[in-house]
Amino acid sequence: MTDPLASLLVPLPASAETVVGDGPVDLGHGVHVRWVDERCAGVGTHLQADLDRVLGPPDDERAVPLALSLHDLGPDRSPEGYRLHVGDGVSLLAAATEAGLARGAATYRQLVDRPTRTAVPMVIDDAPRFAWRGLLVDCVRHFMPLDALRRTVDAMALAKLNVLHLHLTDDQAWRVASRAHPQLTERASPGGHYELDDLAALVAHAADRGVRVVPELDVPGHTSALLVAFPELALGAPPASVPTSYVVPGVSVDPSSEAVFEVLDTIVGEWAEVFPDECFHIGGDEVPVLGEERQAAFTARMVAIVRGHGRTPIVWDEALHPGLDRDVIVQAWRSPALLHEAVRAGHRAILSSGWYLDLGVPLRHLHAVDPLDPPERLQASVLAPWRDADLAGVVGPMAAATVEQAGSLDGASPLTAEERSRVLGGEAAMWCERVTPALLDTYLWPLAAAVADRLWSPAGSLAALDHGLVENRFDLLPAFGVWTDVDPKRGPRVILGALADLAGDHGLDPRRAEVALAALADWCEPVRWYARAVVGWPDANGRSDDAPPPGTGQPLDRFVDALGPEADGPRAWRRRTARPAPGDAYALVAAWRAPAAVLGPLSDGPSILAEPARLADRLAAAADVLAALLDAAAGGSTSAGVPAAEAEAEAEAVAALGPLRAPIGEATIAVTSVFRALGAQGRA
Ligand code: TNX
Repeated sequence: MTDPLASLLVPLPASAETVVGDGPVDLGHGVHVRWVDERCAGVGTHLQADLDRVLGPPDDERAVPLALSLHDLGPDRSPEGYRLHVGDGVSLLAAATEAGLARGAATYRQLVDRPTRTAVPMVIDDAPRFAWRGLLVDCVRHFMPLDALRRTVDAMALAKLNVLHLHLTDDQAWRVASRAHPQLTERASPGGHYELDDLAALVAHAADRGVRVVPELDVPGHTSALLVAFPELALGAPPASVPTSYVVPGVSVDPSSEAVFEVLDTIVGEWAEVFPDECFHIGGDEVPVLGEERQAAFTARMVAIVRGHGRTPIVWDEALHPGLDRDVIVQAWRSPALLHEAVRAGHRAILSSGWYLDLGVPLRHLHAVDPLDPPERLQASVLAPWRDADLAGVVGPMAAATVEQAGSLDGASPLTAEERSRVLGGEAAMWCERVTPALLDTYLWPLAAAVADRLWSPAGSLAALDHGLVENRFDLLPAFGVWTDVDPKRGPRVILGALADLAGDHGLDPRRAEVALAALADWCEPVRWYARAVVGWPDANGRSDDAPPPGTGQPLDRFVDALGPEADGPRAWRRRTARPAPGDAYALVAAWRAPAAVLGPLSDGPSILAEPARLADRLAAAADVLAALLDAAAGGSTSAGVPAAEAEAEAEAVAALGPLRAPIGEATIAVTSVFRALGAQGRA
């Protein structure tokens, strides 16, 4: 039997690795992490504490030693490269920097198998492909408490992501206290804010795990909260109050006002004291009210301010302009074409287009995006989810068109070696309009680990993976559960539990209701793209009448909120169909019928209960379609090829599924890939 850890991968240390020794290393007496160089203490102390928790405290006599050391590993090595030797005697971890030690420590954790208290013996020489492997967390649309950010950092380190980009200001709130301007958080931080000291502590926590923290102060647009605290700084009429809606309000600070730059300079200075990172993000997205030239002039002033505090500015791609200083880093979010535009213009750049975790992009599609792919291939992989009829539903073509409008790579020539060297890497973006702290883990993991793998692993090893393999590699969520407090199922459990209790008030047995809701959730997904993330599903057929419009006051407690971006059922099914058992498909028919049998009576209840009840009916209807298809296949299986009756049944099945996939309460049933898989098998 293969050890599941051998395929664990988040990301797989792949540059060069060899399994050594005769068998697993016994860690039954614990591990003693040792170092001489005090610079190893941050990583070492944290690793020791984790190992003590997972394996038990080391037995002084018999614990296995793991020695950490800092060494120059040779010229042309990434500062994050490391060498790790896990063996029967002393295990060794060497790196040139503390960040490199943190990467090696992450790999060491992956090699530990908690149930058997052993480690896979290995010699690994590893280094990242990209220097910038980021994760943006929007702390504005929902305030993210420090513990949520700390466990996110822990999981980032395990996945070898190395930059936490904190989006700290926006229309809906200003999240950082200011010594000079207390009115910012007194007047404009509904839901909570961070003290500067809190952020300093988070930065220290991250540093011990080799994770940089880059703050974003988003100007000149997305500034309603700032302008509520400082109405005199607005271009035109200031907003009367902090908006709750997620629709971009189109406000801006007044770029002709010196007072604007005085206030911003003071704030950048305060932030620079707690964020030591060399980079500082100044936003710049979605400000059409300013026009290109005025935005460019504003950006130049902000760039000078950030430089004055010794930092390198980063901007969103709207701030790209011929006059933009070449040293400014550009983050491409609207289209991958803007990544190319930026590096051709001499900027260093980061890719986020294709990696929006709020839009319901399935893992296999996130994993396929590669910043250094040839132009047309890069564009195709970013657009793939929106061109895939199974996934995109109504918003598919619209999503693809929006990306292409912002810039197309059709017919673009490949980047030169020099231009490629300016692609720093990429960033998964976790915008949190619909993501509460309780749901953060659900949206982040394992999806962000797929992006991490793309940005870390050698291009050659990635090219060898097909979709199925990619999905299997990331089914190993338990690794996060072992080493961090991350629990992607926590939020969904709470929501479904509350719905089950409510079902109890409507005459159902709450326990049975909870099981039925969980089974249903395995086969349902939220609608994708901005339909879910920001705007709300416009279809009268889909939205409940009493659902409030998307905004900060919205309680995220409906069935759809308990769904992660990607359903578990189809993924598990695809894994099984690699070796299908004859009864599998009929078992699925029964599984799809079960939730409706329990939840049916709720169809006439309040919409919060009627939504899952109606989805359960849909799933049961899909079960009937599946049963008919299976019966037809069984009837025709004696003749060679695809019998006419079977082909007809398949066509009927596909036609019948269309209407069943119309959204209810912003969710749809996720069954299509099963029919696809069965069809493909039948034809094979
Ligand atoms: C666009 S990405 C935004 C954010 C939203 C996000 C939702 C960017 C620079 N601006 O304000 O939260 O879309 O996907």
